Amino acid sequence: MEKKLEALLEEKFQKNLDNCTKEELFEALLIFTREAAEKLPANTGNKKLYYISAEFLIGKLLSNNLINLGLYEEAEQILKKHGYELCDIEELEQEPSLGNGGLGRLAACFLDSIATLGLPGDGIGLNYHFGLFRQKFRNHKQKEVKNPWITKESWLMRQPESFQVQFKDFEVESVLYDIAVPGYESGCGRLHLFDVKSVDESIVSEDSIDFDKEEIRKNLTLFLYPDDSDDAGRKLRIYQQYFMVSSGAQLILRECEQKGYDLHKLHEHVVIQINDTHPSMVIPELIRLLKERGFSMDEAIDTVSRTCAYTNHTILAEALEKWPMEYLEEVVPHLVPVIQELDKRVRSRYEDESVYIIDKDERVHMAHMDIHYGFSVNGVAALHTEILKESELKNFYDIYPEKFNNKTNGITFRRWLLHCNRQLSAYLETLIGSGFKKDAAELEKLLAFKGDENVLQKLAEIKLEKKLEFKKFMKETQDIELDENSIIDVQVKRLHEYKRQQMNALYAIYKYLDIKAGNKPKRPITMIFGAKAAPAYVIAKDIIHLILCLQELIEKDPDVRPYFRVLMIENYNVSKAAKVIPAADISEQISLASKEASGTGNMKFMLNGALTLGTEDGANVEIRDLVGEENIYIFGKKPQEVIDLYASEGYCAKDIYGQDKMIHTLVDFITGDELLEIGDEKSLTRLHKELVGKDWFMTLLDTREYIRTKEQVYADYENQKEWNEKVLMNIAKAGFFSSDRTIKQYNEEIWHLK
Ligand code: NBG
Repeated sequence: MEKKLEALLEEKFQKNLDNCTKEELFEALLIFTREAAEKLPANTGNKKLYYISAEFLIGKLLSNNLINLGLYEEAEQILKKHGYELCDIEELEQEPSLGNGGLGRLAACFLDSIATLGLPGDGIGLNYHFGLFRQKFRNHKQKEVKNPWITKESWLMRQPESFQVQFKDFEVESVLYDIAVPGYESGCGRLHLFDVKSVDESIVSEDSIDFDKEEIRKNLTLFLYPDDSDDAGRKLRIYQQYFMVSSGAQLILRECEQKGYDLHKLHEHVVIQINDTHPSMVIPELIRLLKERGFSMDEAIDTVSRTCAYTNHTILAEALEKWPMEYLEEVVPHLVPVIQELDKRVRSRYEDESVYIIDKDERVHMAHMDIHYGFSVNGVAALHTEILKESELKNFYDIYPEKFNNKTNGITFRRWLLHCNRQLSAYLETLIGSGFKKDAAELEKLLAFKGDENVLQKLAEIKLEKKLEFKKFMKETQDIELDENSIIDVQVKRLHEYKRQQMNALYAIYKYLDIKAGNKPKRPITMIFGAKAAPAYVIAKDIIHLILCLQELIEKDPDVRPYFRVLMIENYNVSKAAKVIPAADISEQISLASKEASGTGNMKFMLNGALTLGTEDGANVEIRDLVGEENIYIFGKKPQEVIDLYASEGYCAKDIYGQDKMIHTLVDFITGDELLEIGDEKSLTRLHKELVGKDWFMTLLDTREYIRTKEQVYADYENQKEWNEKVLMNIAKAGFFSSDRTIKQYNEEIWHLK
């Protein structure tokens, strides 16, 4: 490896390992690693999976690829010998901006596990040039700017394939870039990212995300989830989705034709996993393409239905896509007759209008199409799947009970343990051997050390070390001086009212007032937030504003700051997650019960020895069942209670606000003098009004119990022995959440790849 690096440095920069810059070294390492991954044999078989997704939140790749290729230690040593630290070099990598949140990160973990398990499977997505916006804080508010991430040398490898994609008024040419996905000590998969040849980055100005939404040829692959608050934005999303699935479907059929497969037996050679509804148009598009190849409508529908499987990732109605037929006619008229035919067949079989694909307002329900014309429908955690079966998709479950199944999400332990917490991983190895790296269930061997004070002590030391690393990072990136001896309480995830960052903010107000009243906590507490809000989601941005105003208020208050702080990480992303999660003591998973499909951050925190403070929601339920009630803090209304409350329209925030004096005080603080002096009156007033007048996600319902439970968590932290026993228990039981387990289940129950 050393010789190859030297040769690369010589060839590219006429330098060597002793006189190159860090940037040059990074580039040489990237090329070396990319080529090593490319040389790995592809996982092959008679049947192949295509995982189609609008997002792949892959994160930085250098270190992870080195780990998976078994080259990390060697690289580290070579660099050390020449005076460099690999962890410094990896900082130079730009994080790919190809995803948004849990759904995209899940897709990335899945690709890692698919490759690792030796399964033939590729991802299909889009090569967004500016991806999801970069978040900046300005005047205690979120500002969105474009996020260019593609550098001259990158992981993207241009491929010869190219397809024509037809829209109503014009045609575009797609070009393909691949990113190699090396498995851990295994073969290789691919992430196929399509781009439009005519893309033009120059139409977006500096420091903004604004562009002409009508210039489809130029803007098609610039942004992930472009603003869809107007018609042009919504149509652009349809353009993107169709471009992705048409290119993908053409690629799939071409690969089959090249291998000489009989397309009538497509389902024996191909399985397409539709990741949420963004890629749903792959169904009518494949039908259309098969008809072009001589299939009858019956044959085409039958073949596609046996090939496609759908994963649902949310029960939030507003996230289940319904496209007006009118838009489809304007963008992809050639899909319209296919969709109408699919709908006609449903209507001829069922009287229940709620299962139609096209509703009475002429909107196409993408999920309905997936369920009728796919062979599998899965939720992403046990509770979520039950809710789909019993309420959200009950009418479909009644028709197709055999299609419904659960696949509880998982995370790749290569990134979320071996890489982000090398100290913990190395220590675990000394205790239980290295088997857990291949078989995560082996983490349970740790249970043998439950009462071992030396082990508990060592776990605490590693936590402190990770806090110190995070402290250094916060100093360098945001000039914030963290207290490593404080309890670190973290809520990092996309900003959404159902995730209830606003409830955590109400707690911060509570604590602030409590300290002002003279009640100092035993030990300093640092509350950390990290979250991006969708640019058009006004209330979510107001919540960020509230948090940033609280941060400012407390940072300037010498009575409170030594004991309690609120800090917000700017531009929270995968790399920042990898820094903050290992440093956390408390993992906030406080969504309104029934609303968080799974959550995957909860799994990452647990694996890194943080205790969950959460509601009975998503995968929290399974975490609780694994670790036991005494090793997790669960509070709040139960999922069924919440579902019933919605059904009876029995929740009224105003009543709670009117009757509960404490909550009244906390909510009113949002528009009190202290915060108005710092923040924007319009934004804070709007948020106050929302909480009192609407509170769709029932914040005030759980606030009291939340405060009480959180106080208990902080008190329990003082008994370090018991606390660390809980920590150990959480790490030991985290094995179930390895995405290797999830992918094995997908394969055994849905994909059937060899
Ligand atoms: C998200 C859910 C999370 C879940 C991830 C991955 C969407 C639409 N859904 O709870 O909100 O963990 O998907 O399944 O992004």
